[in-house]
Amino acid sequence: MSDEDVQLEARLEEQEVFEPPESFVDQANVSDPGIYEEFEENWPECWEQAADLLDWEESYDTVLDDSNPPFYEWFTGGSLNASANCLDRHLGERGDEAAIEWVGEPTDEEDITYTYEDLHREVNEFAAALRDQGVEEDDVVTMYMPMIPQLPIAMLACARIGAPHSVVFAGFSADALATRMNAADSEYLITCDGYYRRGDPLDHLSKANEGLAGVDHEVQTVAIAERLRDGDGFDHDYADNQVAFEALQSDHEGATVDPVSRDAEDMLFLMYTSGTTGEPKGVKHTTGGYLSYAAWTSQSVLDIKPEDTYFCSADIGWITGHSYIIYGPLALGTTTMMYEGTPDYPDKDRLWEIIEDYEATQLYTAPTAIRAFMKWGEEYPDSHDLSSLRLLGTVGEPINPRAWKWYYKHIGDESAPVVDTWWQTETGGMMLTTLPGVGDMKPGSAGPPLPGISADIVDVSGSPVEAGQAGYLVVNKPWPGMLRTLYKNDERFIDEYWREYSDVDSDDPADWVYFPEDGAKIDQDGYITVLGRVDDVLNVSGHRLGTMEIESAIVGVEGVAEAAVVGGDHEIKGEAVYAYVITEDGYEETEELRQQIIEGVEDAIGPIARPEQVIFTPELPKTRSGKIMRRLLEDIANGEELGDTSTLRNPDVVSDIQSKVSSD
Ligand code: 6R9
Repeated sequence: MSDEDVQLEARLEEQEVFEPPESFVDQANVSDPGIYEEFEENWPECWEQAADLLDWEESYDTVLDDSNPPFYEWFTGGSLNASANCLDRHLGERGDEAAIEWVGEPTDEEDITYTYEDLHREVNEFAAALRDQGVEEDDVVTMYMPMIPQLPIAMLACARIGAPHSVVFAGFSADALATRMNAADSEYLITCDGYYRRGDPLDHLSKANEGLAGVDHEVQTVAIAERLRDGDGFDHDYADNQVAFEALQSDHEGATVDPVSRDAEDMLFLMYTSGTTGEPKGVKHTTGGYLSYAAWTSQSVLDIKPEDTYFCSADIGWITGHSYIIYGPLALGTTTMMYEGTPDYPDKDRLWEIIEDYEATQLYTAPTAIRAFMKWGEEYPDSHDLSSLRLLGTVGEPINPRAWKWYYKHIGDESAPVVDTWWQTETGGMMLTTLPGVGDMKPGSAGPPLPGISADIVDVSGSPVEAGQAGYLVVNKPWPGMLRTLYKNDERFIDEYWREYSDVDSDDPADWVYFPEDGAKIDQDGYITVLGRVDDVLNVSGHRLGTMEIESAIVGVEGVAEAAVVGGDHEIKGEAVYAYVITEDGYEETEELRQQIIEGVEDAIGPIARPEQVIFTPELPKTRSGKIMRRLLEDIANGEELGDTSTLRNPDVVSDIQSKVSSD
């Protein structure tokens, strides 16, 4: 590095506040700081701004109906269709423009551009096919698909006929698929034969079939997208209810289906996410509120304009992909990118190559990816022209200032603002972040609540903590994108998110406070730094995993008596799974058992939950009342100094476990 570079580096390291670049502000969708006050003074009517981004068949009479908290309703009386908002209304002006630019993982394969007209046609054909298969309004259709174009086609086809979709991440296991189809009573599955990962064809249909074997009710139709190229297939015989996606479409070539008019509060989709207990939670999102909120945040935070080529590298199987690859961007009529593969195939510059090729204007990715890019080295981005990028975003987990600054400097060339966006599957869209054309950025802190969002950091009793103190993040007012309930489980909805800080007997909305189960602190400027989950949920590479789910997978392995799972610090993944395991009498602590445990977790949940370390121990550290001291197990995983262990029932076990972790 030259002297100048060294100086620059040192300055960047010290700098704690970054102003939005002027060139960005000048063209930003939102650049007036008055927006915060405007929303506050005019709440909840301010949210009409979000609703106005959509086309309504019937306009709503009430912005917010808060007569029955926490069952809030938004834009009541209004009706619309999400697929019409994402497709039909753009046909006039933007029919020939790209809606989706799809890039497959194999480099010798042609990319596919879907113009709005193409996508509209494909969605209509598939919607007609779904109807023909018996799918009716309000039937839940499950999708178990990787990043192939048929996934958004199927999602939008469902939206068109008013059938809520439930997308299960393709990396999840067969068991996870079965659990989710059972929980939603879903009788339709859309999946694929396979896909490509790091150059190899991967058999997906076997996993889907295994999942189907665990479904407790009749499955009417399984549509199978045939992604694998000739010669790469796995020779599957289709069962009677299984049919190729492409055949379904071609049987309905040229068909059009009128978008059904959906009530604003009608369900658009379900998304299952991990919670404290083993049962995944079916988060319910609606048509009017969710779509308005996804569109509004896409416009104001991601600064999306129709002429952009916007790139979010998440998987559509997660909420980020739903809101910010599909619904938000397409509602705004922009071009959204979809990349099938991993960022290091065939080499570690794949994303930079895609950005250069397509002149992408925004990149929205996860801190775990940024930490990997950092480790791979700046020569990869440096060898590409990334000057088309105007805005950078992160989501999924806290970003450490060093990674933030690396992203800002090496990807954005210090001329693109970075938005660190905190939100959840449940919130539907972004909640805490700076507005890129308005607020200063502070690396490591997501920023203030968005306009119209009211959040606080409180102590256990619910009183706001002082600046600089850690506490619990709470949201005090409803917002359009919020989940409406947990599917068919209003009780659990209240227990999980509201009971902690609300007066649950009250029907005054002021007594109802949403608890996202994250710890956080706030500074004197109102910037919030989210510290991480305070429940038993791990965040591995930005993915939520319940420790209970992993523990029950481990104790399901023959020879295991007890297990405790905690998150240990991990350079790239943020958190990694550490499993402490007690064997059953008569079973040895063998390498073979360790492998079986790892496979057990992969089978039950998926490779993302794979334990980093399996540590055999004769006992787990427990308090006198018999509770496992997870905090201590975390400290052991992280090789940290341990505090006082004398309150343990079995203090001797600690040094024994410690020696095993370090020697592993
Ligand atoms: C969108 C998404 C939600 C959990 C959330 C929190 C963590 C997300 C974050 C962040 C710190 C950020 N999280 N964004 N933590 N800073 N910018 O990730 O949804 O998969 O439901 O996860 O992720 O712990 O509670 P989801």
